[in-house]
Amino acid sequence: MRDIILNSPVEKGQFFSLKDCGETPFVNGSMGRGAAVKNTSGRIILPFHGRVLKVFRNAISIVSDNGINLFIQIGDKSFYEESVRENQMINAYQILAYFNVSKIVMFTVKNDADFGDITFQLGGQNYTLQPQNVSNTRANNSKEDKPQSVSNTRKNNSKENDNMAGRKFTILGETGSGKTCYLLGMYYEMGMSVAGYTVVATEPDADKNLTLRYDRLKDKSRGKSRFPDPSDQVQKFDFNLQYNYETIHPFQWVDYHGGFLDKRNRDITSEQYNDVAKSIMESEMIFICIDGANLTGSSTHKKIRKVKERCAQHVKDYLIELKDKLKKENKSLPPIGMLVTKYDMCADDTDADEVREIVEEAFEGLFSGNDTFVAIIPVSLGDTLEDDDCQGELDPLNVPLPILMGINFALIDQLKYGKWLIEKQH
Ligand SMILES: Nc1nc2c(ncn2[C@@H]2O[C@H](COP(=O)(O)OP(=O)(O)OP(=O)(O)O)[C@@H](O)[C@H]2O)c(=O)[nH]1
Ligand SMILES: [Mg+2]
Repeated sequence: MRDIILNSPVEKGQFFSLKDCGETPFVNGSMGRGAAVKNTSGRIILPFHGRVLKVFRNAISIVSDNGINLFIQIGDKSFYEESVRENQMINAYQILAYFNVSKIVMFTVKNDADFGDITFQLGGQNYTLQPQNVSNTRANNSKEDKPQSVSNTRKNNSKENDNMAGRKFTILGETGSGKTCYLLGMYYEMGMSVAGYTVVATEPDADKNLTLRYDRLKDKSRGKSRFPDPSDQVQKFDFNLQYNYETIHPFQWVDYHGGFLDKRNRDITSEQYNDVAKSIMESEMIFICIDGANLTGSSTHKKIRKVKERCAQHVKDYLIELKDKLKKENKSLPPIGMLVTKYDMCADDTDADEVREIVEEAFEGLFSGNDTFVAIIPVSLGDTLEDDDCQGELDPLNVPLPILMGINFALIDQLKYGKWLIEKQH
């Protein structure tokens, strides 16, 4: 096996071990052998002539003319600003990206099993990685790759897949309850990879659109106009869930505004009304938004009343009706995440126990007598967001948590499906 020597893709800085970089897939070796660098000059300079394989939100995969597959990840930098496209030819010494010098850069040779010693050079420093230790680490971790192999089984059996529920997350909530802001925050946070999981829009245009809208949300100088426009349309977004940057689970995010669940709303046809039920049944988890603005003040009684009137009314009636229908068929609702959005607005007035009391009371009847999993999760885009006419900083609270919970259910589903397939084959 040949040894390789590569220039580091950053021109300045100090090497340190990927084991100390804090990013699970790099730490456990499943991204291949490589190094992390801190105190860089804030530029990515390509070490070889080759081609762009794949562009991610904060990472890129490139391949040299002689087959070295290099993966580079920078903090939360967005590569799109540099207009790098998939399949684009790249030259040695080409500058690929500029970024804040405080960011750590991680890079690995993804096909490291094809090579002997891999040495990265940076100024006078050499950082050499020998094959044996690392490949042992990877072998020991091969058990953790399970979700991927299960999803592959599922993909190869697309016929049976069609019969399976799942591959959707449905979010319900009155207009203005924070559904779109949550989606933008979730997409941004999950784009940076959490515990090895990343969410990426399947279409580059959708990715760009969501990223631009989040950038607008970040721009505090805009005050109130930083927020997205309200919408009275059903919105659907197609995403890929990735593990270690490999797609393991495509899914759709479906956003129904509150008016959709109101039987008396004449703008909604019965077909559209029934469509919501279909979407819910196909969901791995559903999310219901409860606007935290209703939980301000000191009277629990008043808060319950507001949540009942403004958040629970139509959603609750709709879901109870659906739950009863399903019960007759021996089925139940998917797991439910009750998202207390804009929690920054009420965190000082309403603690976790009171939130629970309010939600249980306002949605009474929905949770009783069934085996549906329910989690109540406060989320917020920033605790000072409202300051100076909405000129506060974004500082998300719990934003990845609901989707990670949903991913957990999705993967359990896949494992059950894999087990079912194995049993069927025997
Ligand atoms: N304080 C605070 N305000 C928020 C937060 N998220 C959203 N908001 C505010 O809530 C408003 C509505 O949020 P959207 O995400 O547009 O609500 P929506 O549920 O998508 O509304 P429709 O599209 O009309 O159904 C925003 O314009 C913000 O003013 C948050 O985390 N904290
Ligand atoms: Mg919206």
